[in-house]
Parts: sequence; C-alpha cells; structure tokens
Amino acid sequence: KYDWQHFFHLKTIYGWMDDMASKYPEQISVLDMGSSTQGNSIKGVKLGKNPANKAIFIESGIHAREWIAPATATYIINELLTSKDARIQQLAKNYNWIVFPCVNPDGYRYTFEHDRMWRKNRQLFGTCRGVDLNRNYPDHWNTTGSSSDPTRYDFAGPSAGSELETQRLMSFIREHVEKDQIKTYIALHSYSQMLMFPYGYTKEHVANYDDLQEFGKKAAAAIKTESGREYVSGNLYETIYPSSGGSMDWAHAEVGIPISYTFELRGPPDSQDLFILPAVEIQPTASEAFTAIRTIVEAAAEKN
Ligand code: 0X9
Ligand code: ZN
Repeated sequence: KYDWQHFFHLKTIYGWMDDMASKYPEQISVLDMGSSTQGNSIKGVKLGKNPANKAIFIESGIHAREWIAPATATYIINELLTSKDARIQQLAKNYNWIVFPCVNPDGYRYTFEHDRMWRKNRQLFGTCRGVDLNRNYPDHWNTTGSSSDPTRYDFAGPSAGSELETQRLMSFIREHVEKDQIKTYIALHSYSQMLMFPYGYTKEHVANYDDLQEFGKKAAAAIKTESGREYVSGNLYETIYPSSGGSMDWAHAEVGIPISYTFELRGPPDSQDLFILPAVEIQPTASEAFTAIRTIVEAAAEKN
C-alpha cells in the first residue's frame, strides 16, 4: 500500500500510478517517455483530459538521492485526484497536470539498492559512472558550475544532451509543449528551501523576471503562512549558485515555457546527510510545495 509516511522504491511508485489510473480512468492516464540508460521506463501521469486547458509540467527526481522530490510529486497527483478542497478541485478542473516523479530511474534505484547518496545517472565512463542530468541540457552547457570530470558529482556529460534520460525528456517536452499548451515547468529538488527561476548560468535577468520574482515571493509567503517555514525566492544564479545545463534554463530559454521554477525542498533540521529527510517530514514538505505551486499558477492566471 502506498502512503506519504514512507519513501518508496521505483516499482512501488509506478505500481501506485497504475492503480490510480485504473481507479480514476476518466481523470488520469499513465505516460511513458521511454527507457533509461539501464532500461528502466521513465513513467509519469497526465491528470485532466480537457484539450482546451493549459498544462503544468512537474519534473522530479532528476537527482537520485533527493527522495523527497518523487514523494512530493506523488502527493500532488493524489491531492489533485482526491482532495475535497474546492480550490484544489478548481485547479484540477482548469489545468492539465503532467507529472513525472522519477526522471532518473537508474539513479533512484541505485540509491535504494547500493548507495543512498548517489546523485547522477548510471552511465559508464571507464572506471566511474554517472552524468549529473541537471548539467546535461543543451543551454549554455558546461559553461559554469559544472564539471568535465566524470568522477565529479556535477559532471556535465561528454557533450550537451548526451544522456538518454535527457533526450527522453527533451523529446517529450518538444512533442507536448504546443499540443498540451505547457506554460509552467516545475523541477523538484532538495534541500535548501528555495523557489528559484532562471537563469542558472548567468545573473542576467529573464524578460519576465519581475513576474517570476513576484509569484515566487507570493509562494514563499503562502508557505510561511501554512507551515512557518522560510523559503527564499530569486533567480537561481544569485539564490543558490551559478550552474549551467539545467533543465529549467533549457525549458525556459530553448523551449519558451514562460513560468519555470526549480524548487529546493526541505532538508532535515540537523544532520550531516542533508539529503536524508525523515519520513515524517514528507507530508508537510509535500503539502507546502503544492501550496507554492498553486500560488504560482493562480498568480500567473491573474496576470492574463
Ligand atoms: O545543483 C543543482 O543541480 C541544484 N541543487 S541540488 O542540491 N538539488 O543538486 C540547483 C539547481 C541547479 N540548476 C539549474 N541550473 N537549473
Ligand atoms: Zn537536486
């Protein structure tokens, strides 16, 4: 049985998505981007089937050890399907939601089966493994905050877009951006309590900087009201650290998705292993992340 008191293995998450799709066939269907380097499917769901609706895309689990991200993604799917809250029901009705909880399935499996602190995918390079998939996207690839050394945690890969997982996500987005009117792209990570927008590769401001800053500030305020947690909002370069080749920069600059954010969710209060969040934190963390997303979506809708 699936819940939000535990972290779950890839196959349990996929099984739960299948169960939800057979339980709510009118509202949700399972999607498949194709297979990863090691032959695991990259599965997600689409909620909402009104072709007139704009879509929100949620990418999660690009970094394997950030387990709170897939748990938050499934929480959001569940809320959109089952919530009695009128505001959430409205958002489920007025938007289509495309959610991929685990876009790095090889890495995610590896954190369960071998090394809890693994971050990258599992591509082989001589005697070491792994590309940081959030440095592999073809937008100012490997220009700052990434590495050409395959032993490093932030290895950008041998070339821009070299990894199968990157290619799968890129083709999916390219194929669906117009068809599904994807206007919002949210990437879920941990830890740091930040709501960040492009760019990651430069401190230069995006054209809609003021809007993204305003929505981010509103979202941070909504979290503060809900849980008392302090989230910082700002452009990625100045808020966390410079980094290039991230999926968010690519989605915004190369694909043209206007509302793009990278969330850094909670880490544990005091621990050496800041990616290891106690399972009791899943529910409040996921809830505040969903609150932030709803706030951004509603604030953006008001501007149109
Ligand atoms: O370093 C990262 O990829 C992210 N931090 S994490 O601790 N989750 O690894 C920051 C986002 C960098 N991202 C982009 N350039 N989009
Ligand atoms: Zn991350």
